[in-house]
Amino acid sequence: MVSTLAFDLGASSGRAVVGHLDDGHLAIETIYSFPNEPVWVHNHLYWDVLQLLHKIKQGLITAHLKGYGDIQSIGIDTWGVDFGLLGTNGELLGNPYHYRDPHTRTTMEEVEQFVPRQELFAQTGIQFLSFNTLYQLYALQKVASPLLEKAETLLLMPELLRYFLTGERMSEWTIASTTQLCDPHMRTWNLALIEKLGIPSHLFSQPVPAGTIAGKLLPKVAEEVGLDTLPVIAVAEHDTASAVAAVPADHAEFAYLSSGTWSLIGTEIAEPMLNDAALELNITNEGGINGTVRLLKNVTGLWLIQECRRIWRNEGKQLSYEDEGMLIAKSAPFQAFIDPDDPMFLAPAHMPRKIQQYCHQTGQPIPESEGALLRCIVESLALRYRFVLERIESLIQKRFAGLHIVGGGSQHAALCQYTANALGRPVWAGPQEATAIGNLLVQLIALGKIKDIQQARQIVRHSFPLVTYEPGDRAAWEQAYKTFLTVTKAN
Ligand code: ADP
Ligand code: LRH
Repeated sequence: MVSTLAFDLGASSGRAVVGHLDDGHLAIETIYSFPNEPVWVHNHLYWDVLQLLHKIKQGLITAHLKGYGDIQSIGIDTWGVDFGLLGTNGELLGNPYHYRDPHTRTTMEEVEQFVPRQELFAQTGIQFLSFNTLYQLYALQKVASPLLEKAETLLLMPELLRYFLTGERMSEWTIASTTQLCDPHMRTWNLALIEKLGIPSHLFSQPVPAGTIAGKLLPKVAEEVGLDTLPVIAVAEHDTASAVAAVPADHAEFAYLSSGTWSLIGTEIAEPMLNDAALELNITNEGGINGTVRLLKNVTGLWLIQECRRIWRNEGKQLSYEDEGMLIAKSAPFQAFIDPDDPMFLAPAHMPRKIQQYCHQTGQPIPESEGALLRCIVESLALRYRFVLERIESLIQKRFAGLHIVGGGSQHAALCQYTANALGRPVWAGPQEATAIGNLLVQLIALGKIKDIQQARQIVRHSFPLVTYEPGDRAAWEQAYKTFLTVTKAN
C-alpha cells in the first residue's frame, strides 16, 4: 500500500485528503477541511493566504496525529489566476487579491485597445475573463504599484503555498496556463506579450510539467507539524486540471463538467484550438496533464447558490443541502430564467436581489421564495450547460454520448437530473472529490506507482461509484430551452 496527501483548495473550501493505493484500488479519507473565506478591506477583496497556510499545516498535523507518518508525498492544488509577489528577500509583498476584487473591472477593454482581441487569443489561447492574471497585472502596472516595482518573483496561489512549505520558487504549467500570459504551443511564458504589456518579465520562471518533484518540506515546517521532510510534488496545481485528470472516462474522448464554485465544461484535446470560431465562443485552451489541452469554458456555477446561502445565513436562515433539495422539488418549474454568466452576477452581492433584478429587467415573473430562487438558478445552469456543450461540440465536430459531472456539484441531485433533462443525454455523476483524487493520482504517477493517466482513470472508475441520471421530461425541457435562449439572448 502507498499513501499520499492532497491539499485541494477551492474558492469556497479546502480539504486535506489522504489517498491509499492498494492493489489497483484507491481509498480516500478527508482528514481535515475548512472554509475558505476571503476578506474585504475597504474596497478590496483579498484571500487570507496566511490563514490558508495555517490550515495546510493543521492538515499536516492531523496526518501526523492520525498515524499517517508513512505518507510518501504531498501536493497542493488551488483555483486559477490569483498570485502573490515576492520581494528580494523572499518575503510576500502584500495580500493576494481575490479574482472577484473590483480593481480589474474595466481593464480588459483597456488592454484590448492596446493588443487586439484576435492577437491576444492567437498568442495565449485563453478565454477573456476580466479577472485573468494578465488584467490583474496590467491594473497594478497602470497605477505604478510599488509592490510590482519591488517584486522579484510572481507565484500563483498553489505555487506560493508550496513555496511557503519548501522554500523553492517553481512555476507549474497547468496553473501558469490560466494567467493568459503563456504561449499554448510552447507551454511556457509568452515573454514578448508580457513585455508588450509593460509587465516585468523577470517575475516569471520556466514552468515545470505537472508531476515534477518540486522540493521537500523545510526542516522547520516538518518539525512544526511532526512529519519527515516529505517530498512535495508539483501536481496539476490548477484545481480544474486535477479534476479533469480524475474524470472516470473509459474513452479517450469525453465531455466533463467540473462543478463547484465554477462550472467548467469541456473536453481534452491534443493541440490548442485557436481558430475564429473558438475565439467567437470565448473558449479556453488551458494546460492539462501530459501536455494535453483542456478545451473548456467557464460557466458561473454554484457561486450563485453559495451567495444566496451567505445572504440567507446573515438573515438567520440556515438551509441544509436536503432543505434546499426539498424546496427545489416543491417549486413550480420553468417560472423564470437567468443567464448565469451575466456580468452582474460576478462580484459578491445580495444574490437573491440580483436575480430578482435580472428577472424584472427581462420581463419575467420575480422569484420571491428561497425555493423559487434556487429552482430558477438550477434550471438556468442546466440550460446554460446545454448551450455551452452544444457549442463546443460544433467547434470540434463531435457529439458526446453523455456528460461526466465531477466535484461538489455532482452531489446535487436536482442539478444532475436537470442537466440530463436539458441535454437529452445521460449524466454520470462522481466522484465528488475528483480534484483531490486527481491531485493524489498525479503524485502516484510521479512516484512511479501508477503507469500513466489511462491507468489512473481506470483506478478512479474501479474505486468510486458513479450515479447515472437518465434524461426525462424531454418536451418540457425543449420548450424551456427555447424560452431560455430568448430570455438570455444567447446566440
Ligand atoms: P470549490 O472547489 O469551488 O470550493 P466544491 O467542488 O468543493 O467547490 O463544491 C462545493 C459546492 O458543492 C458547495 O458550495 C455546494 O453548492 C455543492 N455541494 C456539495 N455537496 C452538496 C450536496 N450534498 N448537495 C448539494 N450541493 C452540494
Ligand atoms: C475553478 C477555477 C476555474 C478558474 C477560476 C478562477 O476553481 O480554478 O478553473 O477559472 O477558478
